[in-house]
Amino acid sequence: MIAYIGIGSNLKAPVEQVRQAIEALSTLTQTQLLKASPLYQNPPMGPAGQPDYVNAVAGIETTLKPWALLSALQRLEAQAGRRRDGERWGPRPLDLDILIYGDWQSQAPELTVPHPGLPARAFVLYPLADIAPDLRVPGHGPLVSLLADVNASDLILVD
Ligand code: ROI
Repeated sequence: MIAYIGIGSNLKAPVEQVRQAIEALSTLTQTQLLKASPLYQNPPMGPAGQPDYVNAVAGIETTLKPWALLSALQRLEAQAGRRRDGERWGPRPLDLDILIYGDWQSQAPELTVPHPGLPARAFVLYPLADIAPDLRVPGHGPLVSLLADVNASDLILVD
């Protein structure tokens, strides 16, 4: 199955966190890294007063089922020093979200797929379009039509 993973960090050297997370995805069991997007620095969505985020998206091919993939991602978050007792939408050293898992859809609160934030978030849609411009987002149609409705002016390409 082809899945797309959203990567975000705004603590503890975010650029390094995101680069290491991409590397770590390539080491997951039953999984191959297909493509990784460029990195984008951008202001926090949600509570202000926290550092800017660095965001990217990776495309993977995996035979892990969605819930096993989620556990694997949560393990990588924990290895990056993420603690789950922080405030909701607070700063974090590493956030890994299953954005899309083939055409699978789930409304489970712990694993909503496609990711509920995907359609409205420039910091997800732009890196996703960098690696999968022709993608259709299950339940939402072509990625390019979602792109037309978000503002990319806050996204700064990290080199
Ligand atoms: N804001 C940005 N810019 N990037 C994120 O990855 C991100 N992740 C979050 C919240 C706190 C919603 N804001 C974010 O979880």
